Amino acid sequence: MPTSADIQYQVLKMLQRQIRCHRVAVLGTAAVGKTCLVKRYLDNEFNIEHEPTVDEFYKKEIIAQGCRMTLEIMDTAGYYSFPEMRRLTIRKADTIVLVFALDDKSTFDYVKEIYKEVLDVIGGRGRKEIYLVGNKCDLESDRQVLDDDIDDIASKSIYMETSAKTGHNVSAVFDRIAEALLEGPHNKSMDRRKCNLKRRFSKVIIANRFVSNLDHKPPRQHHKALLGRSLTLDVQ
Ligand SMILES: Nc1nc2c(ncn2[C@@H]2O[C@H](COP(=O)(O)OP(=O)(O)O)[C@@H](O)[C@H]2O)c(=O)[nH]1
Ligand SMILES: [Mg+2]
Repeated sequence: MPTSADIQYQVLKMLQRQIRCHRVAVLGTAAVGKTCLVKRYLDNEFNIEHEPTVDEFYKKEIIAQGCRMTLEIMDTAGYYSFPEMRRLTIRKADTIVLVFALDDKSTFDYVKEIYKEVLDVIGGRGRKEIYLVGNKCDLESDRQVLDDDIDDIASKSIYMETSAKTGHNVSAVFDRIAEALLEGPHNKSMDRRKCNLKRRFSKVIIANRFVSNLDHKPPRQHHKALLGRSLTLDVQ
């Protein structure tokens, strides 16, 4: 039979997990290396074949600055029959990663179009972090996208060059995303924590009723104790 302390601990763990789940959408045209970047980051693997992706979701629990958080990574197909689908993906994400291949200028032209769409969707509210990733930096001699081409978008986003093939900078991109989500000025999680406070409050009350039924303590005291603990965990 679980004790009330066990139940409180499980409830708080569940709430903590929910609060720190952040969505990262990886966008860019086909064959720029989106899937390879995600696989390199998650499993340290590299596939030399290009297998077209249907939108896939991955979850990774990480610890950043001592805080546990879950990154939900959306590896997108790279093309959409319905533009509204892409807009929905952008809208739902906390962080947008725009990937192009440094050895193919046309892939950067595509990214410029998506970048405009991202700005259009977020409507200048600036609440999403935007990362611009030039992948395939190992193919230096075939480079087609030059610094001058990138400057405009790079100056308004966070620009990094990666190689999913060698692993260069891949973890650095995702580590930076995690850190920015925790502390950045556009940190949606901060807003979310406030927004979730009401929702959490109601869950705590439900949990509290359950716990208080078990050991017959007045619900109000439990409620305070639980809320106090959940807030402490939240801001650590
Ligand atoms: N040289 C090189 N090839 C890469 C790199 N990343 C991906 N590729 C290759 O590019 C192709 C497309 O990769 P994929 O991840 O499937 O592209 P996606 O359609 O954007 O998801 C595959 O043949 C990969 O092996 C990289 O960093 N360097
Ligand atoms: Mg893919």
